[in-house]
Amino acid sequence: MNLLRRLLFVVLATGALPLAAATAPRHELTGKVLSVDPERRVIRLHHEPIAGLMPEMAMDFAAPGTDLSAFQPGQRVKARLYAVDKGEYALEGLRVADAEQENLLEEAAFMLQSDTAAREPHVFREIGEDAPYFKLYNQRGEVVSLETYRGQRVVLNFIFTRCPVPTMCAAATARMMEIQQQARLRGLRDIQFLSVSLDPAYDTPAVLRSYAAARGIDTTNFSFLTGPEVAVRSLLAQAGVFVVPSAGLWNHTISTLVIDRTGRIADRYEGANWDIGAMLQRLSPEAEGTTAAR
Ligand SMILES: [Cu+2]
Repeated sequence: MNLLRRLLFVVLATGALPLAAATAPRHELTGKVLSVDPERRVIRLHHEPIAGLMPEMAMDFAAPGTDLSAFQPGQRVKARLYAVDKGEYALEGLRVADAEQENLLEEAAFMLQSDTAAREPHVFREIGEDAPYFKLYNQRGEVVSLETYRGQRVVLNFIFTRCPVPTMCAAATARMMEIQQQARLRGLRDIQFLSVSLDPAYDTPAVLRSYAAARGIDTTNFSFLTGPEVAVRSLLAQAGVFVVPSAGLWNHTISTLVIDRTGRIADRYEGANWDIGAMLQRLSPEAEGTTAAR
């Protein structure tokens, strides 16, 4: 592979954008899927007029880092459009916009936000308290909540797919995969692993699906969640994760919560390099029904 091709490969593999595209203005787009060509990595949409840019029309788009097989003709979609070259456009934040599902999530986000406000000044949830209530999309675009997993243990953390720091999100995801495998090998059952994106505007279900597929993640009990910005900000605050914008991306801390079968926070682990042995112990039958004394 020559250098240029290798560079291009890296760009495609990480979903990172050339600087010009990264700083190009974004335009909100709403449209309907006409066809999908995952091989050519192109989705054809009939989009509504985009004020000051173009009238309604049928058009082909690239959507870097997005798993296009997540889309089907006839779906109503939303995205942010940006110019990559003269007359050539790409999409970011491409997602199915089902009005009914969006309402469900907005409603839940409002409740979560109100709950966060009501908890001021002590928003953070301690070990032993109930985990915050949320409703989000998984990487398949299905609506999930903690109730979806009631009766199971949940290991929950926060990551984002564009994270440029290998020792942070990438390491945290690798650790989640490791504990998922270790738990299975030890016959520990009823455990769900959830990673909520702290960058939901970029990490759509289709981007998360792509992220999981690129890492060969077994999604039978490891899901990636995203949803309304306000819901995610509330969840982060209640989980005690600090996130600040930084050069178009995010600086953040990492925490991992273990939630028991009744929805209570049983334990938490700080940083990306938590002790797998200690987590396995926490998930063992002997530790059931207890919370960490910290
Ligand atoms: Cu990160």
